Amino acid sequence: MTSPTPAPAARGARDLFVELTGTEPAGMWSAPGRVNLIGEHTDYNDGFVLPFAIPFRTHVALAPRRDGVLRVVSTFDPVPVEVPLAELDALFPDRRDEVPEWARYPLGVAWALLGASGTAVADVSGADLAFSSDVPVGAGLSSSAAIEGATASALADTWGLGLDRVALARAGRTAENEAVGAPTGIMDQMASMLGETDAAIFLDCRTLDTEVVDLGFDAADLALVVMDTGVKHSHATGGYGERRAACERGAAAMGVGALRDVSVDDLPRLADLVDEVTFRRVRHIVTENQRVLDTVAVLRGTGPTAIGDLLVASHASMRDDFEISVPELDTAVEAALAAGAIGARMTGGGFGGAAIALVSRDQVTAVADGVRRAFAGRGFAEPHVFPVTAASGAGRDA
Ligand code: GAF
Repeated sequence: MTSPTPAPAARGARDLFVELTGTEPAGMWSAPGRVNLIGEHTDYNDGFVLPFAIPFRTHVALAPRRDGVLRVVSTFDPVPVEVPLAELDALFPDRRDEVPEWARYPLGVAWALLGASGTAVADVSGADLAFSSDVPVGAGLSSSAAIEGATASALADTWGLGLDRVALARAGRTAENEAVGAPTGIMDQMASMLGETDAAIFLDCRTLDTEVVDLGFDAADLALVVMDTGVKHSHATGGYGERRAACERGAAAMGVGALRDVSVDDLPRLADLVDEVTFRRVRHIVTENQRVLDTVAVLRGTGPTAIGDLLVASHASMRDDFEISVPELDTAVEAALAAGAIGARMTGGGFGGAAIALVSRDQVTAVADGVRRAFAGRGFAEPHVFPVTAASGAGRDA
């Protein structure tokens, strides 16, 4: 089985740009989606994560304009949205509802970049930006970080802001939190900005220090398979924010600023301080942080064939303690393991989206078939199952 051929999204962005403006773009940029190997909901607790960028990307074609207007258009919604740069401050965050939902991402990034760099609107040009993407939307593969990363790279280059990749990732998160209204952490933006071929990014979400960790899947004859359940999720509503609030309650009860500072040994003391549900939410974060550290150590020691149990334990913790899985994700994980996967877990924020399985290369077809059969048996819509490799992060392509 091969990966689906990525849609010719770069050409799509360029063609849409030409259709919009009648001229060629001044440049092309792109940024990838991501898979998180392990470390879920730990990012906004100042903890550890281990994501990698994937070969699906959002592309943007851009050229400056002389009139101080930002105009954005996408192949998903070809009605252009125009906002004068001078109005961004009035729109975000309070009047974001006046902007079509998808356009809050690129326009929010423009607003966040100007704020982060202390750049006056009068000192930058307007721009036309045309987007096209092959990152599956709502699949837990971070199509939002991909559009944020592509926009941040393109505008920071065009405006000569001199911001490094971490600053661009921060601007993406600001856009997501304040312009879109999703209370997420910074993992996805960091993965999209800093991704490396065949490696994961070990990120300390407190310091934003990163280390590149070789995955070694190829050498071990392993494949990483994504199982997209087709159950759409959104982090701007409901469960994600509730989980975040529970973590904040747990940290407050323990007298720490973030759950990063709670260790497995502290858990018995916590049990007396909070209700049973909050306790389980905290236990997930505390044990998940440890699993990330253990996974990095195993990858650097024995190698990827030995991380299966950590992936499986991570899934159980999300299913039972953090309660962010859904029956389709559990079915994908169970069926993949039953068909011979070394390890499997849901990936991303949960409540839908995708699971991943680490699979010996010669078992990929058997695992994909097993997952599809299990979905059919439970009356679920057919999942989209495909392997991914670790890819490079955001940047200029042309
Ligand atoms: C989503 C969020 F955007 C991330 O910040 C992270 O919290 C993740 O869910 C869960 O690990 O992707």
